[in-house]
Amino acid sequence: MQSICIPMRRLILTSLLLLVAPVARAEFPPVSTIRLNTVGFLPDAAKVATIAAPGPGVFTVTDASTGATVLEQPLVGPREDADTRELLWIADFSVLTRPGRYNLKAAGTTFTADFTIAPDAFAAPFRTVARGLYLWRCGTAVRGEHNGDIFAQRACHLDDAWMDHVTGEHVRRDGTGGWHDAGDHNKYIVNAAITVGAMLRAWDDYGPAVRAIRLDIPETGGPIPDLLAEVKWEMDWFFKMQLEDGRVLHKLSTLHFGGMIMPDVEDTPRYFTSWSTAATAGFVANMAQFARIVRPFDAAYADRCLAAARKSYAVLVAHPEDTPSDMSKFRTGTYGTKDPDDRLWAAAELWETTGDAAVLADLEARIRALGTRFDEDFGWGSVKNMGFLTYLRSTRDGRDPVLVDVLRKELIAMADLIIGRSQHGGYGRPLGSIYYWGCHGGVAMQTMLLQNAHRLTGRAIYRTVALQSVDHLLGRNYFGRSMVTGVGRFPPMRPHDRRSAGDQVDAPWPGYLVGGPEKGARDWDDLTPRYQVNETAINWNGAMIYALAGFLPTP
Ligand code: 9MR
Ligand code: ZN
Repeated sequence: MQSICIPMRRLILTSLLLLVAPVARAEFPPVSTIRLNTVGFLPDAAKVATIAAPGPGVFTVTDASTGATVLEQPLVGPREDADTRELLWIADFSVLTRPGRYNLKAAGTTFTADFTIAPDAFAAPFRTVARGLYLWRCGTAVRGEHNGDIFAQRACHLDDAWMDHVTGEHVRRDGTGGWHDAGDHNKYIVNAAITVGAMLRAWDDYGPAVRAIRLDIPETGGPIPDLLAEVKWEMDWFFKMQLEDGRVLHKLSTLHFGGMIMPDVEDTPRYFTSWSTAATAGFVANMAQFARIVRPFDAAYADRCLAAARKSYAVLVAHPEDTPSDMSKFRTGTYGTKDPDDRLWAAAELWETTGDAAVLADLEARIRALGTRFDEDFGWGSVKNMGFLTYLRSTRDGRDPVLVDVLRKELIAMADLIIGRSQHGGYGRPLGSIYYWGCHGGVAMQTMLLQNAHRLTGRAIYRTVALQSVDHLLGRNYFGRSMVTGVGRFPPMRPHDRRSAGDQVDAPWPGYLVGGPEKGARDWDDLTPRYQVNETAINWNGAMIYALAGFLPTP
């Protein structure tokens, strides 16, 4: 080393530093200074835009067809958004209720935002987001048209899957079908369970409105309503994940994440991993839930689901200890989660479907043990809210009235806390300053608490804030962009999605909510490699299906 002169040393040191130092990313700029829901507004609902331009001043709304000014009002503010480090102004045009197309201009910015008011503003987005699940189908050819582009895939993964890592033998067991999980093509029960749970709750809460939306999937026109038919596609696969004794295999995947290629050309072997109690509980919850909901349309299938749910519930009773899957040979997603909340949800759905007193006793003991506080932010890793809501909403006899009362108060308390969070910044975001991998899914899930608080109390504010969460995801955010591919204005164009990267179409596959900013409010970018912020996943879509279902036109 003595022979190396100082400048040379410095050069080596700098290159070493460059190797280890994080690469500075250019910040992804907002597309506009006027940030609002780019999809549309319901006639009678609150309507706000956030303006990131120096105020004070007025905003003006003109009718897009006549050019006539229909509203001119002062901007309200400024308010500081500590997360985005901005001073923001609010344009509130809630008084406008007449359906139509409008333009919005505001003091301090040359940008003009266009928006619509329509009673069916969320019908097409709901259809696109729900069809996203259809387009995720594995083991079959899928094809869809969106904005003039054709998105298609041939039947994929027909070899699913190998039992090597379950039994030690190189034997194939049928695991074809279901949905791919996300930007990757693997399949995981825990994440599928929360997805199905959200979709079925959308049906529970908004059945008639959901039923009126035609999804144009292969089953459309058949005996089972479209959204339930899509869930049934997944349940057909769930059956294959259940071992003969009722234990449920945790996942089915390649050993490593595959390349950014279409699923139909991926031929890397895929394996099951061993069972887990968490997956088994998620399976019980979904099967019991689906048995209840599908019964009027297909009683034989409902019987099969219920029998499967009972069998796996017996496994949970026989194995009280949390048993994780052995995934040591795998580098793909783990969805590793502690099982007490999953067991609670399983008991809630099985009781609601059967009215079985022993299951109710199990459920109430679990609620007491876990505590009655609702999780503010929930998803695949925490599902007790799902069980709480089912218990709370039940019309069955036998519940402990004290516990019901406590839970009712807890739900309202949590909804109030969420309202407080949504008023904190300038974008109506209900999650406060929490930004993490998949936080958009968390935001969409929170509408479930708000909507159920609304149902319980009749207080309009809960619904208003639920709609603001939808506004946020569809464009009233720092970036001024819709966060759902193919929906609204300035949607993500480069999601971390293997089909979008691997096909010949420039536009991404449509109808997918991307994960969202991670760490800080500005840390999102529309770049394919950025899976931490720009991936797509079934659980986030399930949440978005629920969020949009609440604002569909009443049939
Ligand atoms: O959504 C999951 C997120 O909550 C986790 O933090 C992250 C890391 O474990 O994994 C996410 O889920 C991914 C899964 O593991 C594999 N398929 C893609 C999922 C979405 O990124
Ligand atoms: Zn596949």
